[in-house]
Amino acid sequence: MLIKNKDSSFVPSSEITPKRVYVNRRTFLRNAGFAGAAAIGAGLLGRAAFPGEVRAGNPAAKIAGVQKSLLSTTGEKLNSLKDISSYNNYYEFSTDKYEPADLAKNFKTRPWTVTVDGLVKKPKTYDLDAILKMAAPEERVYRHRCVEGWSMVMPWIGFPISVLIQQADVLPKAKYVKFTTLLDEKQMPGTRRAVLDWPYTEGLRMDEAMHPLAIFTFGLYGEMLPNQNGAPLRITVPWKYGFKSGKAITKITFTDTQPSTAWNNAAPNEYGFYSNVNPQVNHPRWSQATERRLGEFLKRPTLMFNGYGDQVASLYNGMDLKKNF
Ligand SMILES: Nc1nc2c(c(=O)[nH]1)N[C@H]1C(S)=C(S)[C@@H](COP(=O)(O)O)O[C@H]1N2
Ligand SMILES: [Mo]
Repeated sequence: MLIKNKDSSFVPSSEITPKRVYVNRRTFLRNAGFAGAAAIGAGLLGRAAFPGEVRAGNPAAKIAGVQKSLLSTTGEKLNSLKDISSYNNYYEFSTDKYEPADLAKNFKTRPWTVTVDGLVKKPKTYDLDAILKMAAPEERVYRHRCVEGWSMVMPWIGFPISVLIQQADVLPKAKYVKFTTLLDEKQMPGTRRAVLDWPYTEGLRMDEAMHPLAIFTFGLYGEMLPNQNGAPLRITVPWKYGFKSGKAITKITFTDTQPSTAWNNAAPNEYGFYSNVNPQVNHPRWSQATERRLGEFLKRPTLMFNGYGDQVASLYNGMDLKKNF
């Protein structure tokens, strides 16, 4: 990240920003985690008005050089930082959605490494900063649909998973990628109980992981990701139910067979490997046809692929989505 070094070409956000997307702020590098990073404060646009925009609580934004992404256009009102960071599914801390915010307060996100192994030419353990510097940070406003029936709209900051895949020299026979997240009983009280098969794991087919909408996320509302939202590094896969977006990633493994994943292991008849948002395929215990947006009273219809069908439906051409739920 902070990619304004000599040899990278910086695209001014004014050139890639559609008028009505959520706003860029002038941002400054303040976070000790980025000490040593090359540059700060790219020439960004000032704030633009956007209906429904909610300002982040802390005006001292910490991520520099964030560019708007053309993919960041739901046009919907954003959920507030407060909502997004106080109502979380993060079972390593607690199965109660209001508890992770407090329980993760002192979670240590540095030092942090991410191991890339499996079907790659050279397995390697990266320091987190090396990963964050792989690409310019982009802001992506995405819908988030939890399998439980609620949803939010959040302004993430991250970069495509494909960037890492390209740099990792993945062998051609790799068909899937598995994400393993941190297991630390000392810091994560929820893992002392066998609620899930720890560590929490998730996976994607290679073409899903290569899709430009699938991102590594490390920021939210212009700042570093709150711990309860998956700091220091999570994935975000907006056309799938929220549980596919694993938090606190420590290992990325390329495989030729479909990897086992935490929720699929726990209840294979309820949580499929694909878990694409699909209002026509109900959870065995409840309907998936509608959802409640946090902060709203009336339910709204759930959209096929969470509204990203134009972009992702072709990944599943010819597949029976009832069988491959
Ligand atoms: N490691 C880990 N990742 C996780 C979870 C979890 O319990 N552990 N919960 C998932 C679920 S069910 C959802 S809905 C989203 C919630 O992300 P958010 O708290 O940023 O909204 O995180 C997903 N990633
Ligand atoms: Mo979820």
